[in-house]
Amino acid sequence: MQQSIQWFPGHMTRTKRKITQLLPLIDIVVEVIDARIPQSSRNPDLDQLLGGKPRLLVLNKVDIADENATEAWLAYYRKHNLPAMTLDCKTGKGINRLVPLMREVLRDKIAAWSQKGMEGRPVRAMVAGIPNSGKSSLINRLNKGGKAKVEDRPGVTRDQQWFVVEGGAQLLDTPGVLWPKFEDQTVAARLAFTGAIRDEILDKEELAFELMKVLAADYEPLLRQRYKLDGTLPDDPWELLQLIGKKRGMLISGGEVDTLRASVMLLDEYRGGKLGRITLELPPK
Ligand SMILES: Nc1nc2c(ncn2[C@@H]2O[C@H](COP(=O)(O)OP(=O)(O)OP(=O)(O)O)[C@@H](O)[C@H]2O)c(=O)[nH]1
Ligand SMILES: [Mg+2]
Repeated sequence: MQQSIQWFPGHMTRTKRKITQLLPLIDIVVEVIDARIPQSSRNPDLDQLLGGKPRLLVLNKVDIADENATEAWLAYYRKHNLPAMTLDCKTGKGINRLVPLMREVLRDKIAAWSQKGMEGRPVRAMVAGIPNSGKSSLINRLNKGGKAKVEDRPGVTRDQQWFVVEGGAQLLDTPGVLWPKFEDQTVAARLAFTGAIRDEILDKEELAFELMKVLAADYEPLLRQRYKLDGTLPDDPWELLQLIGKKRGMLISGGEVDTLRASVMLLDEYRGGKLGRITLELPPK
């Protein structure tokens, strides 16, 4: 990508400090990642920040991720002894496994509590992860009151907040945290495609061009289906974007395609899962 993606608003610095402060109260960290980019959506700072706290990885948004890719990622985590589960907050599929799995990861600690007479002490979990991965949605699935604020943009949760849920657990909602420098611009682009980075700071046409490249290479049938394209497709991603814009009637005076509108549409539709189930990265071999 030509533009270099750098984004680290002040509330993230505050969040990192807060996470360190709150850590002594926490038994386990529930790390919520985006199943469409399981690698890129893991914050490399988190390991250092969490200093060896037990962890449960939640691959969220599996409803819009490629099922085979998700299976491959689960096998990969199993191989590396990293407790992991899948979740779809849109329907709630998988949510019932969360608290039992947390307690399973902490079984030795829970047994020790019983011995010390602390039978029934709830497990305290910090729900952490990058912006927009679905941390608050996960909490709302368990907390019937549905009080955590959810929106389809990054940076919605601004403060830490505790929620008591059924099954013997307390969950701490936290604001999403990204890392300050994206050394790898492929990672940065994937975070932008999926909506983890605020749109206002990005060149949408360049981003859509990059996404189109990936989709044309790996998911052509889904592109054809969504935008009703037949015949030979142009090799150039930019021409393909123009073709799609034209199909959707996005024209400006003089008959030219409004490429900005087409770009915004492509990004929106990908983010919302409208193109189908698409995962942008597979586990390392
Ligand atoms: N398709 C799909 N969308 C989801 C899922 N979980 C959450 N979302 C959507 O993702 C967007 C972000 O959800 P939030 O719960 O606000 O994410 P968050 O991690 O709390 O975000 P921040 O507070 O900004 O860090 C919302 O539009 C949700 O509806 C899921 O499993 N599947
Ligand atoms: Mg939130």
